[in-house]
Amino acid sequence: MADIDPVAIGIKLGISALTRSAPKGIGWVVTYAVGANILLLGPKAAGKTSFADYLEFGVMEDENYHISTVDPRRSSLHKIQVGKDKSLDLKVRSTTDLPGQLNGDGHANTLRDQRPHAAIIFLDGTKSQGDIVTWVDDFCSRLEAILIEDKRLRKKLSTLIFVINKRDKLTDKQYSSRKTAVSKAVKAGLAGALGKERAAKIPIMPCVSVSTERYGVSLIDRLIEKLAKDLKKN
Ligand SMILES: Nc1nc2c(ncn2[C@@H]2O[C@H](COP(=O)(O)OP(=O)(O)OP(=O)(O)O)[C@@H](O)[C@H]2O)c(=O)[nH]1
Ligand SMILES: [Mg+2]
Repeated sequence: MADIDPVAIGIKLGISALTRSAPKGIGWVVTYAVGANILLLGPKAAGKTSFADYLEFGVMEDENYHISTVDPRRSSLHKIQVGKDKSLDLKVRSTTDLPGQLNGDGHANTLRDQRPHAAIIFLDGTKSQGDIVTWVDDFCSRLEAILIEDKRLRKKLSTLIFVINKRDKLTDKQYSSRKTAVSKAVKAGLAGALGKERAAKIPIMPCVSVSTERYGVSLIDRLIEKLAKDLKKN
């Protein structure tokens, strides 16, 4: 990967609102000191690795055969400039991409062990609404118990975003009904640990993590921008 120039790739793919630069020298140290640890989790085949590759390298692939991630995969340090005027920096100390095989409470336990600043929970929008909500219920009920016990983690984990991925495969009706169901499950599942107000504000966002003519990089860039904004705010 050392030969890849992420900025060049970004330009090649026509990513206008999003450029990347590899921090060097002092920049590297500064980024290391303030960068966020981001954890990508969610059930298998939800699109975690596709998103992780885009976040790190600006590479968006066509939908392809699913190769399951077997061990947690950690990205290198990098910085992303987002927003139309590239005014917002997302400094990433590491992104950890988890294997999806674990169930929801297993992923909540991994979050407890990894102690990230941000967790993005990827859900496979093509699965049935019942399956999606069951995973979210399991995850939230375990995470709620963890966060009630662990005040320091509650503070450190400033950013939580749920993502309904594969939006390209859903009708508007399917997407909005999944969004409503996930939102309800998240509010009910995390209000006890985070308070009603904070739980109600947890974003549920659509994403497309593979190359499609209709969506391009619009949804994935919006998600990254939201991540950068929330990390900065908190
Ligand atoms: N249509 C469509 N396919 C997607 C999207 N995101 C990922 N895929 C496809 O879905 C499959 C799984 O994607 P991955 O990124 O490997 O999913 P993962 O969550 O890392 O899977 P595990 O490592 O098994 O947990 C691959 O075939 C991808 O090409 C999307 O937004 N839309
Ligand atoms: Mg994977």
